[in-house]
Amino acid sequence: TDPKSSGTNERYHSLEDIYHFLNKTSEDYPDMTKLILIGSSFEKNPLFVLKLSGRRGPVDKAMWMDCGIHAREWISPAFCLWFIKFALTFYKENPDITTMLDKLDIYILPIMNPDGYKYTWTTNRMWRKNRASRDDSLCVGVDLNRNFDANWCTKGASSNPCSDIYCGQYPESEPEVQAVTKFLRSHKDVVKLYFSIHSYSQMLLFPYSYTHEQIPNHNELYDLVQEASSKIRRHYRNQYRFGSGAKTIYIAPGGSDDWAYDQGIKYSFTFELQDRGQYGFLLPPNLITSACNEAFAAVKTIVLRVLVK
Ligand code: ING
Ligand code: ZN
Repeated sequence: TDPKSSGTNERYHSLEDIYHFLNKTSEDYPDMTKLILIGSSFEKNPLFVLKLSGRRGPVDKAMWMDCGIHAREWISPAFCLWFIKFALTFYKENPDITTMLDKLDIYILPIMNPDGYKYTWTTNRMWRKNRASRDDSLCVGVDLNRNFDANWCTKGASSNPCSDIYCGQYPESEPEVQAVTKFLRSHKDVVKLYFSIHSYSQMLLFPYSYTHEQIPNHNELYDLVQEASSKIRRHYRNQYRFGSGAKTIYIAPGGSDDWAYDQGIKYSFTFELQDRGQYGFLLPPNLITSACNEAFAAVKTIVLRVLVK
């Protein structure tokens, strides 16, 4: 199938399908990919990162993208898989993709919350958190995007294990968060760009979400997301709001992009993909392709601009 075609043939993938896709892709592209096990979830599902790189020597820059931090946001892992397929298919055909893969190593974690994702397929479509249980509460799950060590568990998160925005017992208490922070700490010097993919509401966000204070390079990131947003509006006729998380969506501590930023990754973003609320988390499969195309346009715009800096 042509990943560029806007069609109805795209579908969502079960957890088993996602693992199969990653295995198959790493076998089909042995010279451009590397499958890396970075840890495992509370229920011991593997956390795989697929590394994409062009057919060239080593480079000193990398970008990171994670998808599926929240279980019910199905378009997010769908985008990571679509991105992988698109990049590998059009390497050496599309100049922008070629530049990206030749200048950067791209680390993609297509599903950061496999336990929660599986649960949305079997039991509760609207589940958000992971599936961690604890002895002193009947409620299950920690919000992984409140569990990072960035002004952890202040206003905008909850210390109640029954809340959908429960921050966990301490920062980085969750194995899924530990796996990501460990990987990023050990690749600190090379990772220049961080993307975390969510849905819904069509927004291109950057730090901070944990405070209304502006980051030092606020204007630079504001320009980048503004340009990405206008690309989407021009090419795909869809509106994406943009700005710092705290100002654009809401105050939220413990988020991954804020943590990555404070680690020194100065180009750090959270995207909220389609739609703006008509279907919400239940985005129909026939909209997957358009959601992915426009999200890719935004990633590409930002990456190419950062690469020439
Ligand atoms: N939105 C994000 C959330 O975790 C966010 C918004 C972005 C919070 C960046 C913190 C940092 O609430 C969704 N839809 O999950
Ligand atoms: Zn989310």
